[in-house]
Amino acid sequence: MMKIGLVGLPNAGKSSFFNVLTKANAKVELYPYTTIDKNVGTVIVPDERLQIIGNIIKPKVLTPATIEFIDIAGLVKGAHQGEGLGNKFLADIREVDLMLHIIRDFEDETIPHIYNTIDPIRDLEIVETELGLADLDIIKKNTETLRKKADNPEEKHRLAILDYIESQLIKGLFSISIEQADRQMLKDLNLFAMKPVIYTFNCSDKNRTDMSNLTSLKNKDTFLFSALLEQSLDGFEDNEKSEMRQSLGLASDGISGIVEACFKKLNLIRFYTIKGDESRAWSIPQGTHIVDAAAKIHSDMATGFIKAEVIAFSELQKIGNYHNAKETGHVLIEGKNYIVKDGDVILIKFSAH
Ligand SMILES: Nc1nc2c(ncn2[C@@H]2O[C@H](COP(=O)(O)OP(=O)(O)O)[C@@H](O)[C@H]2O)c(=O)[nH]1
Ligand SMILES: [Mg+2]
Repeated sequence: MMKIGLVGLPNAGKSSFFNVLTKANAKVELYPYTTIDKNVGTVIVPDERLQIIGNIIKPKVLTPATIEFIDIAGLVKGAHQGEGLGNKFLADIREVDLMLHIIRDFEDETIPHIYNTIDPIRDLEIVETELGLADLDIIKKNTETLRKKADNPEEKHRLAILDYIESQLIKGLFSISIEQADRQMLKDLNLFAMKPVIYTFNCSDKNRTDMSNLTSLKNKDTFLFSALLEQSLDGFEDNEKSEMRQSLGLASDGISGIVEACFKKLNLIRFYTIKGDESRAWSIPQGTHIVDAAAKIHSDMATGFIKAEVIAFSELQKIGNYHNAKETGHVLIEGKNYIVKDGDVILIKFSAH
């Protein structure tokens, strides 16, 4: 399962965010697996399509796709040299597939700030500097070895890419874009600068920092959120919640919008199965062959794969009945190399041994 790590300075609101996230989720009906294991939470990916499929198919159980969030302890300056248990926390962040950076933008005299003042962009840069410095250590070790013995084209290429990333990090840049194939090549290094990032500003009042003109946040995924507000919204209807968020200038769908954004940022898509008592959403990377998607459901389905019946969600919704869709030729037969599309509703035919 894909993992998302909450990163940021101490007292930014990471644990508050995590609590709101896992609490909101624990209440979702019919979902038996929500676990909250100290700082790891399995979180449901919001899914209107699954609800609609539920109305059409009427299964006993609707099972949404999930994603894992980890509440990681706060980083401080010097973390890359082991300051404040930095090595341990950095190792935790190396494990995640996406960093959700929680940044403090609330004033509260009773909650100390490790660097005394409220300055979201400075805080963001402190954290990314530590992550960047930790990456530079890894890159240096690798390039030293490669410079001595890079004698084939692949190694020379790897060295060139690492030199490029190093030059960008030294300039103070952090999320560095390179070709997908190069990203794949460097996967073993688990560099922070290669991980997708979403920035969430935890702001509780209107007096927040104006970030609308900041070039450093251009083209970045950013959300305005308030952990404090969310805690007080318990019990309100969804539309009331949206209104209150909007009146404060915050993202209107709160946590679920952020979870959705994480899912998209990870290039994940959902397909659906509707067999028997359970209709279920499954998450897979974009570009997955149907036989590999089948393996996710059960290994026998992949080894004994014969064919699949596939209908797009929008078609099924339009027709409103699976049987009718099939009778009228809207359910297509696909072989194992079919690439699953977001929203496909799939029935795998396989031989069990
Ligand atoms: N005033 C205010 N306090 C907050 C807000 N978010 C979190 N806090 C408080 O700040 C303190 C630190 O929050 P926590 O979530 O533990 O931060 P973490 O260290 O990043 O995990 C706690 O006492 C929270 O209740 C907020 O939006 N406004
Ligand atoms: Mg915490």
